[in-house]
Amino acid sequence: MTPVPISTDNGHYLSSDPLDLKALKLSGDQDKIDNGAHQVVVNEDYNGNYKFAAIHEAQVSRAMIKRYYTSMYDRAISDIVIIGAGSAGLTCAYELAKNTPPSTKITIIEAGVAPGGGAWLGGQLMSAMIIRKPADGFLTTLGVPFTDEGNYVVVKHAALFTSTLLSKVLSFPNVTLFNATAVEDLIVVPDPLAKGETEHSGQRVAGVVTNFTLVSLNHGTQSCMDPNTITAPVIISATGHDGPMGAFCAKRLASAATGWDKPGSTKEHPDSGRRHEMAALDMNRAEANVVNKTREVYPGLIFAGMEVAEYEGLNRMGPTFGGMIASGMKAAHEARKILESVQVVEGRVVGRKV
Ligand code: AHZ
Repeated sequence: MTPVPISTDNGHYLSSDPLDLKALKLSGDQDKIDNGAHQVVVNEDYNGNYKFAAIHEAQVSRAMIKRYYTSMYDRAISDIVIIGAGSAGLTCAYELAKNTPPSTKITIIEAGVAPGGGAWLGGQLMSAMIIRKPADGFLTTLGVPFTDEGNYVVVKHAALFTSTLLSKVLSFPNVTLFNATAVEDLIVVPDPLAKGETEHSGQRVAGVVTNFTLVSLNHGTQSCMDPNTITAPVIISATGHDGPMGAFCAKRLASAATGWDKPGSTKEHPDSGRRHEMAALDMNRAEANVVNKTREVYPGLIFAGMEVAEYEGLNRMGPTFGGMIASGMKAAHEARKILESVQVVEGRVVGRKV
């Protein structure tokens, strides 16, 4: 549907849309029919004679609907789903997109209208973003300018980091972002890789259950507003710490009747002995711990960013973002390891590679 420029000099475009604008008298008198095709005329004149190419409202609707639902159709089976487009999720998406074959379908689900999570500002709503070394290497990779303060660096405004990262992530052709869309549950299936009854009851996470966020927030007002699903062999949850929607998968694992943490179970988290409760701020312990504990916490499910702290009961770090970047990078690395080791058919893990 992209209009074909006939000439940039005279501003004539050939409409490829079957809607007959001429018949509807939507376009100007100077428009022509050329070999049966409709030429629309534009004029970029700021002296009172600016003329847009004529358009039918249905063209706008169809242009959006076709692309959105084609994307949904295509991404119903993805290679990797990243939940949450904060600093950890976006860094992870960037690393994956850069280091996987271009055919790898990376799908980001973000509950908010504006991707970026808490990374539009630094601490206490102030502008500067502090990043501890060595995570500053990522800024150099992105081309984000910073001031070097020795043991840490400062980006003059967090929005400079986030907007640059976001634009680079979205420029990768294999990355699709669905914003204003919430993950409200997980798909959990018997794990073909499990050797008998494991601590996860031989099950694995095989996808996400989604809904438009506005619908998710209003389940209490209607009897049933059913969700949609995306199947994928690897899910990366980077939904931040507990909040209206945050720490989503950490909380869901805790309440799922699928394994170590059945409702009513008194069992604690198998590794840490605690769960979904971030501890008080200690920058020095927090950041390295979050990075080092970033891993596949449940077959098919990787945690990154502050969700790791929620899950493990680690300290929070406050407004210093190196841990989010490094955690995102590690999550990308862990995801690649899984993808390289399993056989996948139609988005489902069916066995190990031999
Ligand atoms: O909207 C959320 C945000 O953009 C999104 N999200 C949460 N629940 C979701 C769900 N479905 C889809 N169910 C969901 N999206 O996840 C994103 C999380 O971004 P964030 O910036 O909150 O988390 P992060 O881990 O990338 O970065 C944390 C930054 C923090 S918090 C902190 C402290 O409190 O000490 N310090 C740092 C650096």
